[in-house]
Amino acid sequence: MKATASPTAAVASSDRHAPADAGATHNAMANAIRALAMDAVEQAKSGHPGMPMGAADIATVLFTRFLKFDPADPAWPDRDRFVLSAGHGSMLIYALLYLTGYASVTLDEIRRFRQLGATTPGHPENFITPGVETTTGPLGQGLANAVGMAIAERHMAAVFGDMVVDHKTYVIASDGDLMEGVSHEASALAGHLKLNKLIVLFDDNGISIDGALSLADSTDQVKRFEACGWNAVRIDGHDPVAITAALEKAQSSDKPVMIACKTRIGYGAPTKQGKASSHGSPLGADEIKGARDALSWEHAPFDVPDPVLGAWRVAGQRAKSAHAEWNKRLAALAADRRVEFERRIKGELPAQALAEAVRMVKESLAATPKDIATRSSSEFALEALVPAVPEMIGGSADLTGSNNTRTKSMQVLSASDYSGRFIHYGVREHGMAAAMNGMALHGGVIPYSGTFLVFSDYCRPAIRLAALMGERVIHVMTHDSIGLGEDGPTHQPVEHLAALRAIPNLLVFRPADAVETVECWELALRNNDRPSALALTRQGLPQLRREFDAENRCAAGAYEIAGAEGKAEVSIFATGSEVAIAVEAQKLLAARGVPARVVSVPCFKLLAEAPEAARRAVIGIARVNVGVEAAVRQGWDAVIGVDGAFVGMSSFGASAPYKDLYKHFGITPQSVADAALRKLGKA
Ligand SMILES: Cc1ncc(C[n+]2csc(CCOP(=O)(O)OP(=O)(O)O)c2C)c(N)n1
Repeated sequence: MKATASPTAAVASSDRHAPADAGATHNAMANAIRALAMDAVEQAKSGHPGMPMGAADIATVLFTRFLKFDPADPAWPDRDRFVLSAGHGSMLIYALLYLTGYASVTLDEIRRFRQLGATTPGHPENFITPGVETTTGPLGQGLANAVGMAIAERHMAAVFGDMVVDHKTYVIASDGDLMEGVSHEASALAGHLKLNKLIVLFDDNGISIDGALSLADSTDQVKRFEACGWNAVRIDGHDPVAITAALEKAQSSDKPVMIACKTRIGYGAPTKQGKASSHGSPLGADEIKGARDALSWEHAPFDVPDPVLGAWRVAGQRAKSAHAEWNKRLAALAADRRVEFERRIKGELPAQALAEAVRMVKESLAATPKDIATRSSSEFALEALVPAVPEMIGGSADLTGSNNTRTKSMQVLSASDYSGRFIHYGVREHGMAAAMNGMALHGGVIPYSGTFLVFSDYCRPAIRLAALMGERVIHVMTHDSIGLGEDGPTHQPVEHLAALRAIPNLLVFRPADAVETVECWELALRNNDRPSALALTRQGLPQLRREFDAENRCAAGAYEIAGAEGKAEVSIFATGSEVAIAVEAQKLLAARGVPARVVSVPCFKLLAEAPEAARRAVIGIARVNVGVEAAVRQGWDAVIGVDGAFVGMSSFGASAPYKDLYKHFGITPQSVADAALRKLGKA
């Protein structure tokens, strides 16, 4: 069997996107990808050869004629973004990075595919491999990240001008990507926002792990994307002329573009091409030999002959002059704009403005205390933070008025005004969280969201990836307990704090009052290498810290908010709305002659990270520890010890006014005091 793709010579030479080098045919260049993918998977004895072999023609056309990139500077801010959403096909991107000349992926690293410490892990990890834009593998995420990247691009272009921000976002997505629900949320948002610089190449091979796609899906993807406001077209994904023409047309689209590229998975493999058997396991020696014959690729494993490698390397240099021109345009920007652009791209905060804003909020709260819900405290903080930190882009998944994430000055980011700083994400929590990851990865913006804490479940796959990637995205999650009241157990988070705290590298904040809320916001912003979630109340809370205090006390993770009169017999640890309950319990205990101290624990992770001595000091040595949180106990033993008493939830909540619920579930000052007294043997 011979591969059927046309040679590059068939593409008209007048084509603006002519191949970078005629020294090797399109077929030879694409076959280099195929060979590297088969050989690396074979050597690793695991991996996914089918997808890179099938998508090699699409990727070759994209990388040799369209994608604007500079292997010498993988972080060039105005590069086109390329997202391999079908992360299992990771050898596709590693082959491309090697062939085009990125230092991060050498032939040795390709030989070490999937081995410990290699830059070629099983699925692409952006924090391991320069040139990889995002971490993909969980299907659908990459596509949704790309939507966020395209949003950030449009926003940055609106703010700084298209002289310095003018790039596209390309995605290769698979059947699996498009079957995942998040792809719908993201693509509908992209269509609505008319993100016309987003171009998705759908690897339309009709095969997934279980076999033919027809086992599980009969969607007309072209119609689907058109219905979402995209331009969509169907082409032969092995015909470089057709691929070139479709990409050429996409350059001037007024909508996002989806190109369904009909391909054969495992292209070239004599018996496995077009079959699920080429998807996720080594092809085997015989099949590889057959594929080499079919593709007329007679070179040894991992050997890319000089003319082919040379042609690829030339392709890698295509954007050199564009990069140099861009450098000049950046240098020509007014000095203050250039400094600001560079600051935002580096992810550095406007330190002074931020510090002043936080101070202003704290001074105001000391002068005029606010006994309000922490969601309202958050809005109060944002009124100062949003003007001070212009890269903050807020939003909500259709709960703007409940999450309090839109400040008065914020304009909506829309298809007619990308300079806006507030995004109506629609009822799309997962798409929102995944798009936010893409925005943060793009750089220049700090995205924050809004939804109910209970719907963190709907965001969780993307939050987990933000934590893995170490991206600064901030999730405002209100209605954080039974304290939301009448909406009942469907809306009352019980296990969500524990579930979020279980994610490594995610900061989960639960501030107790207005002062803690602004402190937690400051910490979320300052932690530029990890995501945060702020759990905030619907119900009003007293402002416990009424004196001005310049220090960010939440930074320690936990601190004594109310000391004992005398030597404490009891330490009460609480978070958020339950800190006020703990303070009332302290009074009840004092009335019984039991000195107790109250420790607010706004962030478990920061407490766990505190120096041992500081941690021991704040945990203290009282005879009895009590934890209070209107949520499950899981995770609390690290604070109160296995012998600590816990006052919280062990079931789902119920629908009722919140004060009745606190009584019903026994989360009251009296029950906290009783729990302590029982432990002391004084009940
Ligand atoms: C969210 C998620 N679910 C399941 C998987 C496991 N998985 C990896 S690839 C794949 C589907 C493969 O089909 P397709 O996306 O069409 O890729 P191709 O077979 O074309 O390589 C699945 C289910 C995954 N990576 N992510």
